[in-house]
Amino acid sequence: MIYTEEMRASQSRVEATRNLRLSEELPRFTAEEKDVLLKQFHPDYHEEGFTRLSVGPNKGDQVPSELAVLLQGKSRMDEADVDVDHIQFETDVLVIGGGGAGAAAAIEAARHGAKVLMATKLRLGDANTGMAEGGIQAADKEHDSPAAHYLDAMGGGHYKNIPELLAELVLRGPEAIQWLSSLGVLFDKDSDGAMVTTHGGGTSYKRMHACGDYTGAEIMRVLRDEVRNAGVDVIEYSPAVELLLDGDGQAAGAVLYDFDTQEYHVVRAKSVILAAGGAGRLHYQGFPTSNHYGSTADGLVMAYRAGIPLLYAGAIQYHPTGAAYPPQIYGALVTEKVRSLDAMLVNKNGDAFLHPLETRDVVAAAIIRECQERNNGVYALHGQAVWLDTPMVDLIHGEGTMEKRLPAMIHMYEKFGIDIRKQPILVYPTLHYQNGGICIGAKSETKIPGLYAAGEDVGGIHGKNRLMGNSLLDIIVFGRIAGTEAAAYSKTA
Ligand code: MEZ
Repeated sequence: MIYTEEMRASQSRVEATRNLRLSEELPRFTAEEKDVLLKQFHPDYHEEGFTRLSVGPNKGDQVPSELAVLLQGKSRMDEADVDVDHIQFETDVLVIGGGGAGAAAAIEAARHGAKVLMATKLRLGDANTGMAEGGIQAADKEHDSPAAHYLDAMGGGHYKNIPELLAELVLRGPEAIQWLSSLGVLFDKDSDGAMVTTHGGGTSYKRMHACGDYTGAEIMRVLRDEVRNAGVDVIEYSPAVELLLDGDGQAAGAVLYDFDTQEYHVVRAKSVILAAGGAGRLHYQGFPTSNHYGSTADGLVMAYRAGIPLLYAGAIQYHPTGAAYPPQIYGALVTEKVRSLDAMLVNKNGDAFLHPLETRDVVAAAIIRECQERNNGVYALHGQAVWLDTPMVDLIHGEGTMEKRLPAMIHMYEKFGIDIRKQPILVYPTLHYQNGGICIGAKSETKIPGLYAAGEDVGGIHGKNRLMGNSLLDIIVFGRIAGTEAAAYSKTA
């Protein structure tokens, strides 16, 4: 394998990040270099496919056209069919969304004495949480610190992160890991019982805590059980379609649409938590996605329609390594953990063209550049793609590492007769994460009294580009804050 000059520069940047002292500037690209790379090659920066909003609190902002249609469109509720005075369910706290953020919120609200109702679009646990593979970040190791975690996330997020939100995230990281462990999440440990941690893109320390390569699935398994244990009522296959406000403009519940009966249900609640997830299934600009089928920006749309501004709604994350082959798993996540274990990205000439643990936006942009501008990709299903050298993991870390650290990935490919321990795989960026979303404060509150938000439908925590493992952390941290605050609010309402 040949290292290109760009790869060497990239390598020293990543190495410098890891030797960073807190007082120093992050050795990322210069603003100019980054601008050139992103403007030319990152899909976010294609003017085409974006629309300027003409109505609502974000009037004038550019957002993906598929999202603009929903934000500015008609209500999904047919008003003639809904009598908002005919109340089917009453509760203290209504949680909208059945993923990790919604579950953490519901558990915490119930623990604080509130009667909690959770409405989910699909089944409880059908969410992007369960599809996150590689790990959850928290600075709870010797030498590491929340301050280093903060700097990494700020640098990765183009310094656009909201400082109060990011501070809350990193400071509560260690507690989040303890909370999950206490509920029964089985994190990987070494023979001395210490947590095994790895690097992710843009991290200065190894702070990725994982459960093999099915971290999100393990977390969701435990949260799902705990929601039931906490006595939360769950209504499945019933997405919320519109928020309800009372005469004073306070949150008062929501209207659900029951997929089974095809009827609307009115829920009255003293406080409401929006945790309705991301938007990958809108397939912006025709991109494939790593997201689950329910990810259609529901939280963003409901909040926007209620007059809440969105932050960075045009900032979308393309995970650099989606499966480009075989067709059955086109766009599925190939976890960043493969690159954390030193697998390289290689073009058709055998060149390693970028350090694989640069931040996600930079790696995705470089892959797109290799394939689209330089014609250095390998022909795959829907155009060119690059190699991810998976056998290298066993080569560097010893045979058996793949089985131990990446069992789900081996299994996913085995179904199609591909042994990733022996052959590299083809990858291309896939639509992965909604970086932007609902504006909240550090108590997960929105500008509407009694309305809280958490999880992927929120914007600002990660700025314009999230680092790996920080969303599994944010759903726990802000889910729990939202649950606690909404329960307290419901007692005053
Ligand atoms: O945080 C993520 O998006 C994540 C853990 C993804 C992955 O590559 O595994």
